[in-house]
Amino acid sequence: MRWETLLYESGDRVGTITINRPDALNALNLTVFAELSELLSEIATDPEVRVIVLKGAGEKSFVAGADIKEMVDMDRQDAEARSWSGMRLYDQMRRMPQPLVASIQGYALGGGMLIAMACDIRIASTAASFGYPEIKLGIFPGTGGTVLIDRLIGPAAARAICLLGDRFPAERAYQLGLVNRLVEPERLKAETDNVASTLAGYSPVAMRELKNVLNASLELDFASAREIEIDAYGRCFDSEDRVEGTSAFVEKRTPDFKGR
Ligand code: DAK
Repeated sequence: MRWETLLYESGDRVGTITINRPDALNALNLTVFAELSELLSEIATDPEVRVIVLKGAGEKSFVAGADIKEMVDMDRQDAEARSWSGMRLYDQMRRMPQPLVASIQGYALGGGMLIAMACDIRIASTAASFGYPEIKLGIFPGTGGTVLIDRLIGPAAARAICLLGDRFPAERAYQLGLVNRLVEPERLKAETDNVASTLAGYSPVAMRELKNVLNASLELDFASAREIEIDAYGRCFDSEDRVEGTSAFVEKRTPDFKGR
């Protein structure tokens, strides 16, 4: 098998990545980080893949965090190097041209909650649970995790999650807006397929440009992000997909987007 820690399959325009370390509840070791980054680089240029689904192997866990066993002997330099490599991966995920959908069936803790937050959409089963337990280990969510949660759900809730370190149910994550769709466990796959197929039907050009703008809005000041928005919007108007989308509306048919 090509990947030691991942499974990958694609079809119907959807690429599905499974983090496959069920014996360690899919904890993120250095190999997972390296393999994910390499696989995503390949998928980024695959025109057959319009949506990426990210999930964890087994019933119990999406990802139970960074691999704590690897952290025991880490010193400050290792920690900073690892933090940068983690952040680069999360940036790479956000900057993928295709949207990423996290399908969360169980634990999404620490780095596991963070990797879910680096996806564009989060769908969770009611059996899933979330949290940043790092404070209990004498550290904190140091790979961009504190900054990102603050921007995604707002400072008051984010601060309590980081400081208290407690595990909270998917229902709470849904109330906070951290989870976009909440379903019974037996509906998770169907709902994930449903969302993936909706996203796969949209224009890859518009999707790429839209993600660009949303990233800019997350990362930059208001005025700079708006400039990027106007540029991106203009580029959509140069695309064949825009002609197809607007014509299909007028002709009362389903658009067939080609990604150009
Ligand atoms: N790392 C390594 N192994 C893990 C793991 C993890 N995060 N989580 C679980 N496992 C392993 C367990 O050790 C056990 O393996 P054996 O020891 O039996 O070989 C196996 O998975 C099954 O786990 P349990 O037996 O504990 O299963 P339970 O159902 O009893 O409990 C649990 C499930 C999720 C409540 C429990 O496993 C747990 O509390 N896990 C740790 C969760 C956690 O603390 N996650 C946050 C990790 S820290 C940084 C970079 C990144 C980060 C921080 C800094 N720098 C570079 C600075 C991120 C940090 C984190 O994510």
